[in-house]
Amino acid sequence: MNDQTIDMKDYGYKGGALSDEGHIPARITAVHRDRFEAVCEHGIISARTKTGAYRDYSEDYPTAGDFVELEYNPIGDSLITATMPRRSFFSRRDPTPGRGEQAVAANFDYVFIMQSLNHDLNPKRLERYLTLSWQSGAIPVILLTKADISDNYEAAAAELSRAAAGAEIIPISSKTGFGLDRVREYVSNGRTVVFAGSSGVGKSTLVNALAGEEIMNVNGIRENDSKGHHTTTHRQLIRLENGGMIIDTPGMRELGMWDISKGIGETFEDVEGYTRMCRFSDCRHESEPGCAVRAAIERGELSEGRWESYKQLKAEAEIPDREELLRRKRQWSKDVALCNKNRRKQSKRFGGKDNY
Ligand SMILES: Nc1nc2c(ncn2[C@@H]2O[C@H](COP(=O)(O)OP(=O)(O)OP(=O)(O)O)[C@@H](O)[C@H]2O)c(=O)[nH]1
Ligand SMILES: [Mg+2]
Repeated sequence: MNDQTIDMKDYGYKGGALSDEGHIPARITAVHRDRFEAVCEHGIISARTKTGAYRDYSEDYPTAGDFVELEYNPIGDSLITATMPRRSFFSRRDPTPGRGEQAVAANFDYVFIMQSLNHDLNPKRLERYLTLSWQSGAIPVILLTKADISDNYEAAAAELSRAAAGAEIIPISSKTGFGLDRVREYVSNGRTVVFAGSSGVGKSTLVNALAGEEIMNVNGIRENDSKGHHTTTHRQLIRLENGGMIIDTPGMRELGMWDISKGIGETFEDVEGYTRMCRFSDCRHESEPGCAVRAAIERGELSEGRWESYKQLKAEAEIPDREELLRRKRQWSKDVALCNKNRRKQSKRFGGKDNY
């Protein structure tokens, strides 16, 4: 607890009516289970939600980057009474059964989608991140990390440019400082950037490089398979001296859990352009005459891989409920197992001959 005075505008707070005169605004800087670290006019404080203020783990439950209303307590935990409307956020289905959507980061202007030039480049994953980023309400920027150990980062950037669909790609190295000037233009005064990417791509190392000091813990990765150890364990909002803010996250493995229904259009604008040019409006893009998608694939303008990613994401998005998707998958395996069992039974009955 400290008694310094902080101007909340420095943390991106834009004002707004509070529901009670005694409340003050705060911004969540870290979430530790049911306790929160937040910054308010009195400095960094510890807080928890006020009993009854939230339904259990509802989507408005506070997360890193949220602006909240607070009953300030100078000698103990302050109480969070409400989450202010978010201008952007990531959410995912809470892995615990019975719980709904859960916000995982809020109120950011840019998403840095980070992939390492060291074995981690993956256009499919990039498309998924891009879709989620557009859906969040913020602007995605792609950072290709560890350029210092890449033979040819320019070729890698060119390879990803189709999947990037117009988002800027910046090769960087946190070790040498290469590319960081451009990155600093995004992490500027009053702006918030969220870092997203697999464990070990160098998210926390970039926080430290931009801050000029060791704020976040960084750990060695198993260089043989380039997998990280999940060094960062919780989401954390950091304010740099220049006034820019970063939400560092642990590698998000649960990416597939997020709702991807919106944002596909932005990521696959080119693909949707072709689908609209087909002769038949209900074209299935298989062997129909006048199919613009097939023609684009044949001309080499659209890769089969990109078309497959689009179809896959689109199919997932059509099942809005992730549990429903899993239920269908489980049902499908059960059906297959039952079918095989019946088949074996029949085969026995007919003297070992398989009649199917
Ligand atoms: N050569 C090189 N290594 C880097 C660079 N940036 C990060 N690393 C190394 O990559 C490893 C992982 O870095 P972290 O910053 O902990 O990765 P992270 O993305 O925060 O990982 P999680 O917290 O687990 O999600 C460390 O050994 C870093 O030293 C870089 O620009 N060049
Ligand atoms: Mg980290």
